[in-house]
Amino acid sequence: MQINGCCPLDCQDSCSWVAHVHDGRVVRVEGAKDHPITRGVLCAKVRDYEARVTAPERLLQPLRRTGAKGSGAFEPISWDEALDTIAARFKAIIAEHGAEALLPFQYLGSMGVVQRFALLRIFHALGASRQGGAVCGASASALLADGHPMNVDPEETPEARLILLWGQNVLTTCHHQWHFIEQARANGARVIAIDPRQTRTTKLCDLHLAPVPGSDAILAAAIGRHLLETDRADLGLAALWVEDLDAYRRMVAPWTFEAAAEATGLTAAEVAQLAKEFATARPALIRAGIAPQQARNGEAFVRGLSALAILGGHWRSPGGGLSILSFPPLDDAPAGRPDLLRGSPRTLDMAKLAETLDPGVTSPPVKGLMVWSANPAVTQIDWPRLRRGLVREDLFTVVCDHFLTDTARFADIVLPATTQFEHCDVQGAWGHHYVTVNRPALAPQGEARSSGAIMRALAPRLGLDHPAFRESDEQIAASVLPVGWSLEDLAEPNWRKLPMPRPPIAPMAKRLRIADGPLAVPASPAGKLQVLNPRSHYFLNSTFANMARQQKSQGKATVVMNASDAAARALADGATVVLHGAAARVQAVLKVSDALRAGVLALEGKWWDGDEPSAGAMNRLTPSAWSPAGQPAYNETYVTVEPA
Ligand SMILES: Nc1nc2c(c(=O)[nH]1)N[C@H]1C(S)=C(S)[C@@H](COP(=O)(O)OP(=O)(O)OC[C@H]3O[C@@H](n4cnc5c(=O)[nH]c(N)nc54)[C@H](O)[C@@H]3O)O[C@H]1N2
Ligand SMILES: Nc1nc2c(c(=O)[nH]1)N[C@H]1C(S)=C(S)[C@@H](COP(=O)(O)OP(=O)(O)OC[C@H]3O[C@@H](n4cnc5c(=O)[nH]c(N)nc54)[C@H](O)[C@@H]3O)O[C@H]1N2
Ligand code: SF4
Ligand SMILES: [Mo]
Repeated sequence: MQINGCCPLDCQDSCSWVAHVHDGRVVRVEGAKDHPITRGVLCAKVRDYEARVTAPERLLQPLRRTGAKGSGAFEPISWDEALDTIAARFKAIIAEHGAEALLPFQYLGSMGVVQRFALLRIFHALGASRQGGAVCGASASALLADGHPMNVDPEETPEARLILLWGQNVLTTCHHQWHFIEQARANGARVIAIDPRQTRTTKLCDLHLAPVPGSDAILAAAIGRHLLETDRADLGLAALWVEDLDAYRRMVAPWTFEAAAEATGLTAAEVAQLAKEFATARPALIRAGIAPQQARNGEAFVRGLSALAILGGHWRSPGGGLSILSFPPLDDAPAGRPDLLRGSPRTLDMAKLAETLDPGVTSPPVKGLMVWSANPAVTQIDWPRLRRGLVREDLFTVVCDHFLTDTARFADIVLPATTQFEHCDVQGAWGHHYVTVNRPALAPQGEARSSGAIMRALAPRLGLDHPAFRESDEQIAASVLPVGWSLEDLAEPNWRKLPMPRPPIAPMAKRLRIADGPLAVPASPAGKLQVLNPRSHYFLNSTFANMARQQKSQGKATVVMNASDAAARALADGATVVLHGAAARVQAVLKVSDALRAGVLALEGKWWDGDEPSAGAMNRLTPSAWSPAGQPAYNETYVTVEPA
């Protein structure tokens, strides 16, 4: 039997897959051959997704904590007991502290609307605190909300004549996009990578520029200045879209090729070449990654690139423009039934969970936390403070996941979640314009339940009695589909394009701001090195970091260092080193390499802590710092390095 589904992971590509089922097991999963983006292949993370489903450590029963929070000591309990406990504790918390003392916390562990939003129905109806903000691309989201276009259909890529991969490691983080880049190349396009690090992707580009991290807005300003100076700026488009061109002129004025070279660590010739290519290509496509946003000046990066896409006139032709978040216009909020919202509860920023759980700061304090589809103990900034929050004895925590993650170890009750092979769901995407339906290939394993099933069982115990709490997963999934679509229509194939039109070349009702305050490169504290945290080729954020096959491929937690920095510290390739960060330390194997410029380190992947006294978990090192729009500054991390 072959079942059509899709990969639920937080990845630009949202692949469609076919699960081959024999005797109640998935024996193989493969990329859908005729899906225009997937084109028959999955990735190095997901190609054996069935191993996740049958992994020996998989959670298959609800658990109750028996030891200290974080110790990982649990005993199995029945679903009735788990749900009764949750309902009793939630009710007691509401009675004593009000419903705002409850907080749901979920992210993109699964992008499916049922897994993400079904449980939110309960929290909305209770009047719990709402989750706001974002830990991923918050800078882009803020500028998108201001009207900056940044959604280009990847299927237009072949029409681009110049492609800038600006802080995006396509072959690792969204490799299905490479096919379209290759097509553009066959049509004569040049591909330029802008990345402080050499990667699989930069090696295949026509040119690789390696600026100092965080200097991108200055590099962009030098290009913008060149467009204006040489009368190549599309002032017609600027007149339609831009509010502050004069301020932009003033901002870019100091950034000659020479000044930008000084700030970015590139040569003036490199800056000039980039500017000249960008000024003459018709059209150019800027594909920007999320990583360069993970700094305090994240918005300046996004705004600088948006200015270039506009002033270069690249939005005028298909294939041109700025691509950061490419999504179909699917409104998925109805799955969480915001119409059931009781009262007008506060919204707490998910990117500041540590602060939120600090009872000295948040009033009324959060007393009940339910986490699903996220592993904040690994992925949140402000690590030591977050742990102080998660160990609070007066905080009742429920975590729903596939494994006993670092976050689940702090839970009072752990609930076993179904995997994508075991439930029905629907999702949009953030790297293309297709909507995909996932059909279950298997019955739920063990006692695992979908978010929808947990919602249906928990709601009545909390006295919630609205028809929305009786909807099946299929009904919840179908509730987000555009008018005129149905789940049945999306059977064969299980996807459909929901195109997002290009922004019209017409006056914008609300003009865009393209200028920022004076631009500067973040200063490195004396004696410290900046450490970047790029994505692992084999993990998806912290998902799969516990799986044997992926661990074997990734190897040990490794920190890459330039030879000059290693020599200055008398550190040898292969040595075990300790990185001392804002509040804690990390242990890693040293790899000495010229793949990185001096002064910058790279620690790939998001590792679990588990019982390790000094694991590779990057957020042990990160500062407590955010951009003005609330993006955690994960990459603005400075460390000292010593032998272990
Ligand atoms: N294999 C894999 N794929 C993934 C993920 C994963 O964990 N693993 N995660 C998914 C998610 S949630 C996201 S958000 C995306 C992220 O997708 P990307 O943004 O592509 O991911 P990163 O590897 O973090 O960063 C890309 C490159 O940016 C560079 N970089 C870092 N800082 C700067 C800077 O200041 N300027 C410039 N110019 N470059 C910089 C890094 O060296 C890196 O090579 O990937 C998604 N896809
Ligand atoms: N230091 C540092 N921190 C970072 C980043 C960084 O680059 N550096 N990147 C940030 C970014 S861009 C992102 S997107 C975030 C990601 O942060 P998170 O969203 O916390 O991502 P994951 O760590 O992958 O955790 C997802 C969890 O969801 C679970 N899950 C998967 N499917 C389901 C399901 O169907 N049901 C339930 N209940 N659970 C499910 C998985 O098992 C996994 O434990 O991390 C951010 N944190
Ligand atoms: S993680 Fe991304 S590339 Fe890999 S199968 Fe899932 S959607 Fe496709
Ligand atoms: Mo992300």
